[in-house]
Amino acid sequence: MDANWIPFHPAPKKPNFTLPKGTVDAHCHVFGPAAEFPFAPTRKYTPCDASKNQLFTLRDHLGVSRNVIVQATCHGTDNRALMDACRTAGDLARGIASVGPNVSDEDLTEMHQAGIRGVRFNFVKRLVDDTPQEVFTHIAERIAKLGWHIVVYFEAADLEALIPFLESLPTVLVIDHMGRPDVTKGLDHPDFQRFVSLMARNKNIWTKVTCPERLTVAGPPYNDVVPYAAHIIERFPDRVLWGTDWPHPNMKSHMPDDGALVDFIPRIAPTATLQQKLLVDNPMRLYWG
Ligand code: 0GY
Repeated sequence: MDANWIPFHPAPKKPNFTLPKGTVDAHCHVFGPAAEFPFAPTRKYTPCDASKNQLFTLRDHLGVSRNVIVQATCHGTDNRALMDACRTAGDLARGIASVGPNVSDEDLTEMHQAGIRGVRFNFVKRLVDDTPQEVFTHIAERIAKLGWHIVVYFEAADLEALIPFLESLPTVLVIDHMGRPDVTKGLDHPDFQRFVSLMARNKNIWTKVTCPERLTVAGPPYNDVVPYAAHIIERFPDRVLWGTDWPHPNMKSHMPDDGALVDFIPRIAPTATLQQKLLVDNPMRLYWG
């Protein structure tokens, strides 16, 4: 792994917050193990191994029922580790793949059978090389026919330029980490309001209220992220998802305790009704419906 890589927390606490029965961790990854599933030559980072069995151990420890495993950029468009994890978990996992323009119909069918239900379009420059938008448009048309959706990752500063493209896509879109707001700027800042307006205008756009550990400037217990996530959940209760982001790639400031990330949930979703939608009903509708 990279010399400055911070591995995931070795012994997360038991959460104080009891997750509702059927909770889905809708954003997590597997890395390798590299000896079995080598990382992609095009990767921008080399992580520690983070295996499917370690993910499933965390799932059970936290009181989570199901996972949505998202292809990490260190595996490029080689989805074998992801599909292997989904196959092992059976009905307890779904996956989001990364595919190139030459993916065959047979590959897509095999992915669907393994539990893949979407693709990820990544615009974060430190993670991936540029993909022309025509390539993404073509992939979107093909996967729409399978009933899949698209997970989109970008930085807040890039949203304005991406809006026409995002609004042209034919499927449900799920935007990672609330579009990564700068939490020092305030809820009224045009960047965050642009994101809120995008969701308000487009009923097919969902978001993950994930990664307080990535968005925070203050650090744990992530007080500075609470207003952003709470606002999104209150405004769009039927189009939000929660996840751990285990094993937390590219964290530089600190490694979060996954149990503390569970304890963050009632601070952003304060009622049982909101928690049930965020943790169970919304992800079940999108991934298991
Ligand atoms: C995340 C965030 C990051 C990385 C990846 O696929 C990835 O490499 O998603 C990041 O570095 O911000 O969602 O896990």
